[in-house]
Amino acid sequence: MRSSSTAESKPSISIIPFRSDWPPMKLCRFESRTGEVRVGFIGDSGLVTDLTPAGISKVSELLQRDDALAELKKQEKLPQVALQQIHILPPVERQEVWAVGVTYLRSKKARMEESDFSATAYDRVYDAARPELFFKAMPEKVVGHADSVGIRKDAKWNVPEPELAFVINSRGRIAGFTIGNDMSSRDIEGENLLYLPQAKIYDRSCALGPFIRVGADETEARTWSIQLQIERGQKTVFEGKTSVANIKRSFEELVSYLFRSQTFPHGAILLTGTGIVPGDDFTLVAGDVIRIEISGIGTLENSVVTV
Ligand code: DO4
Ligand code: MG
Repeated sequence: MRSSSTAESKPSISIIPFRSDWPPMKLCRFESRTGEVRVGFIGDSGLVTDLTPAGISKVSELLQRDDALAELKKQEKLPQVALQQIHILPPVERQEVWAVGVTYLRSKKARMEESDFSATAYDRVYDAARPELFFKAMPEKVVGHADSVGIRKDAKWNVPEPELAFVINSRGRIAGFTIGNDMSSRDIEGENLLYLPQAKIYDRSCALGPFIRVGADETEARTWSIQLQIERGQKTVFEGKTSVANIKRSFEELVSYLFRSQTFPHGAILLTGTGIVPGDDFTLVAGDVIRIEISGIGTLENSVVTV
């Protein structure tokens, strides 16, 4: 029998051309003071340039274009607002959100420990040609920066999963990177692998934001660190750090499996797995504050509520 894991027509992955003399550029969606949804970019100044007068109203439409950054650079004399004066929205429009799992050794080990009889599944998938891929969220269910993520009321052991997220256009190109939180209920997942969708997909289980970093390629992204801090009543109760360099598979490999036999007319977001797992005695509680910092992008902060 032919292996279903052999590499077939892979979409080629490329990053929008970027000139090194430009400052790192980040895109965001935000709500204006009059309540409209707008698209902006943030340069070194920390000011948000509103792209509405340039006719740019959707991040995903901009990221379809190979010349998106050149287009942005042309935009001069556009109105600017201070970041503190706007409400940042999740950087997702009509894209489905997917995730890969067990891409870091730490994730494989933690899952083998939490589960009695699914341990070999995690062990096998870490080394298999085909990665674990799962659906995570509809775009309208994604929580943005400074909003609340959820822990299930029927779960006892809940953790955040801080992950680099790819923003992929409909042609399968990684057009940018953002920060993702793949909230998970470890007791539900550990009880039976078939409960994975319940452990991973529920109200407020996916956070993305605050920005989309454009113009960086895989080589640059692999130099970024990922840090997780969890605060409870002013005290830090967990801190952890990893590097994007620890992702076992290439970015092209991850995207090509997502796009096998599946089209994404609006593009897709892909969370790339967690390399930070708190110790087995740790669980989130309502009121905690989760901060995920990825050095090339920024910090995604969310409080925790029970759902
Ligand atoms: O197999 C379970 C999920 C894995 C995951 O979400 C991760 O490694 O980040
Ligand atoms: Mg995950």
